[in-house]
Amino acid sequence: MTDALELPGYVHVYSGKVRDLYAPLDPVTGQGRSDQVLLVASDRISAYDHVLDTPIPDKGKVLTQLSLWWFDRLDGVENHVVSTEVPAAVAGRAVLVRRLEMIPVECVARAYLTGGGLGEYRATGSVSGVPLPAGLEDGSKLPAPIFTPSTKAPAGEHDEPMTIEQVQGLVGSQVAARIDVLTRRILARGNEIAVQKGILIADTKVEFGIDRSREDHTGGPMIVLADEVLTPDSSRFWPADEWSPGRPQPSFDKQYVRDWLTSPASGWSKASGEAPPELPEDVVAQTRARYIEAFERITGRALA
Ligand code: Q0T
Repeated sequence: MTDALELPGYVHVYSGKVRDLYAPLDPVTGQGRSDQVLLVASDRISAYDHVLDTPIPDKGKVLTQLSLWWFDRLDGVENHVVSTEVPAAVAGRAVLVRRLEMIPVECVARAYLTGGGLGEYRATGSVSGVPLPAGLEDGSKLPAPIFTPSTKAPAGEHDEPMTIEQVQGLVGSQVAARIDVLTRRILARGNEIAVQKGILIADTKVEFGIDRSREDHTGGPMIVLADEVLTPDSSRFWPADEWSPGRPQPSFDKQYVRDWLTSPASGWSKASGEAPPELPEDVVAQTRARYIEAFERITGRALA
């Protein structure tokens, strides 16, 4: 993997589309620790199921700092953060986290109807088994957030919707019920806060893990929020003042990238199966500004 860094005291263990994982080395044995991982957010950006060749400067830092800000505000949701003391080479864009047994479900909650959920609603009147009122359109607010889990597809493949029964079959009905409630709670809390900053969070994807060394207050396994949370990469952020159900909403993050890639200027087509071209400088600059604006609007802080 070309993006793997040489971080003193760590060994590279995995690279995903936009994140890299390292294991801290045990100073005694010189082996990678099995109880912690360093989660490093890169500046890579993906669009239309491709990781682009052009990075967005500071994107990794924005996503990491925004996730940390949200973790602090998600009362009643345990998270995986151990420490923000990380090697200088990844300052601001890495977190040392508890190594969990990851639950193999993309936990999605939707507060507004769009994307795949809209397609399912138009075909069936329900989304993930939840019946919805008639007459909803693209961008409509749902009566309450719904849980719409999907499979974790291998890199390059599409996530597929899962029924709650499939989730139960995979993780058991107790854990299924816990991740359903937690995912909806995270989105509801996110929207309570974000709406005050002029942002709607249409939907979000979270990942949970199990910490086998701890039990929850019922004696069940400890379910812990992992990964990133409520970022523009894991969520659809919409500017509240432009919200207008009945058409696709402008999204806060990758709108410039998507618009340029699908414009004649790029010379690229989604259907070609080819790698997308390098992004022009102005598209990079506008996209970077959009990520930073999302961070600054939500947190009220300047990106350090
Ligand atoms: C993770 C343990 O490594 C991954 O996939 C392998 C096929 C993806 N991945 C795992 C983790 C986390 C987090 N976050 C954690 N706290 N503990 N693994 C993150 N990405």
